[in-house]
Amino acid sequence: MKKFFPQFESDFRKLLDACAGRNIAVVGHLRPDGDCISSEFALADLLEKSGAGKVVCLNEHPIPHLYVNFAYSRELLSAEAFDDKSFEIVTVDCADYSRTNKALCERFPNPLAAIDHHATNSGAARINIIDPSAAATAELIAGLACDAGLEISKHNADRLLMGIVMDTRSFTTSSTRGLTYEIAAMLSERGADSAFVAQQLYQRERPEKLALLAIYLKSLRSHFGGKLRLGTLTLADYAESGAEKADSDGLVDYARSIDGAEIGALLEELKIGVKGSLRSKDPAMRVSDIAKMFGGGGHFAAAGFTAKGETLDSFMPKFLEAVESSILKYHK
Ligand SMILES: [Mn+2]
Repeated sequence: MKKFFPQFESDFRKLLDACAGRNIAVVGHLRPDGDCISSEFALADLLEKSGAGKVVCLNEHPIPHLYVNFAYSRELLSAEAFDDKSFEIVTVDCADYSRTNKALCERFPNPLAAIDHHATNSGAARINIIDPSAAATAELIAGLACDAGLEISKHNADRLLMGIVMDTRSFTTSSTRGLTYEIAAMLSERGADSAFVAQQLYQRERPEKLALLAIYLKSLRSHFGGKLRLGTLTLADYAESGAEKADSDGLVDYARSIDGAEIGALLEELKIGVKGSLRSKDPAMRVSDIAKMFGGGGHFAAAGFTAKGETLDSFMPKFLEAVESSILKYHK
C-alpha cells in the first residue's frame, strides 16, 4: 500500500517506541484552533492504543465551543496546573514550544517530540516530525497513523477530518494538495462524516461571536490603496458583545476577503499588549515575516504575534510601517 509519509516512518516508529509504557502529555498551542484540538485528541488516542501508559491532553486554554463535540471521552487539562513529572511532553501543531504555556515549559524543559507543519518550527524536541508542506498537523498525524498500520477509529477519523477542514478552510487554501484529499479519502473510508464535521464547524456559531464579527467589520479600514484591510478589537468590544477571546478566530478572513486586499489583519487589544492576526492571499506575500518582526510566527499566508507592552495606539504606526515595507518588497 502507498505510504503517505515514507520520509517520517522511522521517526514515527521511534516516537511510538519512546512512548511505550510511558505516561504522555500531548500539548498544543495556546488559544487552540480546530487543527490543534483535533491533533491533540487524536494523537492521544493513537498513542494510548499503541502501548503508551496514561495519556492526557493539555492546553493553556479550554476547548473552544465549536470543537466540544469532538472531545468524546477526552478532556483538555490545564497546562498551567500540570506538574506530574512522570509524564513526557509531546507537542502538536506548535510552531514553538513557548507557544504552549510558560509554566509548563519551565517544568518540562525537554519535550520528547514535536509533530507540526509550521515552516518556522525550529525542531527543538528530541524527536521532530515537521512537514511544512502538510496542510494541517491533523493531515500529518492521520497519514503517519495509517502508514504505521495503527487503527483509526471513527471518532478519530471525524476529529482528523475536522482538523484538516479547519486548517484548509474546507480544502480551499493554497496548502491544500493532492495528498490532503487522499488522506481525507482514507479518513472517509474509516467513517469520517463530512456532514457531521460541517454541522459542528459551520452551524453552531454563538450569537456573541457574530456580535463581535459585526464590531470587527465596522472597524475595518483601508490602507495602502486597499492592499491592507485592517480591523481592530478592544477589550471593551469583547465586553459589549459578550464574546470570548476564542471568538476572534477566523474574523481576519473577512478582511482578506475584500477585493484588492493583499493582506487582511486583525489587531486585538489585550491586557498585556496587542495580538496580531495576519492573512495574505498569495503565500509569496509572507505575512510570517511581518509576524516575526514582532516576536511571532506562523505560515507564509497565515501568521500571528503578540506585541507585549503595546497599546493599539502605540503599536499602530510600527505595524503600518512593517506592512508597508512588506508590500513594497512584494511588488518589487
Ligand atoms: Mn495547524
